[in-house]
Amino acid sequence: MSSSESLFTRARRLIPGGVNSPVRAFRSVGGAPFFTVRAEGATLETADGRELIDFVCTWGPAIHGHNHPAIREAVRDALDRGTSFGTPNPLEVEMAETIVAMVPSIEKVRMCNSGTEATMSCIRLARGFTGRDKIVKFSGCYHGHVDSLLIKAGSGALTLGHPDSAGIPASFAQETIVLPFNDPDALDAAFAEFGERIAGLILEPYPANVGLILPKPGFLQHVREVCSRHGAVLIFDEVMTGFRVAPGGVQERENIRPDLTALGKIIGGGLPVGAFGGRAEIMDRLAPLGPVYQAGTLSGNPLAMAAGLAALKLLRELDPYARLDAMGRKIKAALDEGAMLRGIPLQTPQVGSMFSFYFSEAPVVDYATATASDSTRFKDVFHTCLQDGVYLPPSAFEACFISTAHEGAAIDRACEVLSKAIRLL
Ligand code: KE4
Repeated sequence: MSSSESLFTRARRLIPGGVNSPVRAFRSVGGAPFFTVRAEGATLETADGRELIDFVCTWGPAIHGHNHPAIREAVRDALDRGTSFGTPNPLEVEMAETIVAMVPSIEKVRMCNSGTEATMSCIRLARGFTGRDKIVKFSGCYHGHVDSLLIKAGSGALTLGHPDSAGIPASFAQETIVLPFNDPDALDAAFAEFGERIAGLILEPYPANVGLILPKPGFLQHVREVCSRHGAVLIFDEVMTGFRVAPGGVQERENIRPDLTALGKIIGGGLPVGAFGGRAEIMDRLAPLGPVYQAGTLSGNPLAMAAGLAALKLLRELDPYARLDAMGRKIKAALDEGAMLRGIPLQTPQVGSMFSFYFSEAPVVDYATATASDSTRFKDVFHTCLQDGVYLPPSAFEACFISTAHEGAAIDRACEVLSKAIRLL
């Protein structure tokens, strides 16, 4: 079998950077990525014959661990009936009924094929529903590679955004206002300035694409109030947190009803899926009912629906959230122990099965404090852990994920390895 090194050499000849998604290239931590040939439970098997305890969990979907038999069986059963029909199929009706039952703010929902499609569609819906153009987002929140959301903050909080990627016209960026997370004053000022021109505000309610950042008490409620006051559509991007931090996501934990929600990852059971839903009066503006166009050849694909339905069924049957949180707390304790023994400051945010850690004296509350942390130390910990058989996300600015399959030996081993890696700094 080809080694990771030979596979990467071949890949780089034909695939930009040798990867189909940039973060996989290890550019942020250095070194070359390994290739995975099989995944089972909490572990990845590499092309080099190594077994790694996986805390990326394919960036969120694998909440039940990899290759869960119930999900595998569901896909195998659906496969016998064909891979794609291009017509409505019974499984997408069952998926819609399941999502509406699990996420109270969602009255109507549409399936698509990625988290990016979900957030992009929410933005277009907000603009079509309100007739307004401006969108508010927060620094550090990532919503997929949507043109109007790959925008970074302007010089001052109130100046309009700048493109965060080549290929995005300045005119697009002009319609996006980028604010610091956890800053109610900046939010109030932006709405005072632009309020009636703001179509919507999109946020990760628990940002996890700059590491994990938890909202200050009352911040999310304030965002809800401000959007309601100004008639802006509040969009929760729960592509990552949906069904992971609670059956109904952050909005269930925080008891907040967004107007629209973007979903993905877990609802595909590892296959390509996104979804977006919310208030029926907004969703009914979508074609073929209304003027906001959105479509997808493989939306509601029967294999992806079968995998996602099996994953959601397992969540409802097993109710694993207390177990996942207990594992998250064990990891947090191990990180804190390593930092205490080494005598260095470490921020260790954790919620349920999501955690990250920042080498920072100051609490991490937004993009600025997150990116001011020592990412060099993260790199050292990343590579020490990888040598010891534990795979963390290959960036200081990602979140780690735990699955039910980690329970027992895997989580205990990971705690040892993480604590030791920090002590060795
Ligand atoms: P996708 O288009 O990658 O399915 O979803 C985009 C997206 C939207 N919203 C949130 C909150 C997300 O976290 C994501 C994607 N997450 C990244 C991990 N940081 C996916 C990994 C990658 O880009 O390869």
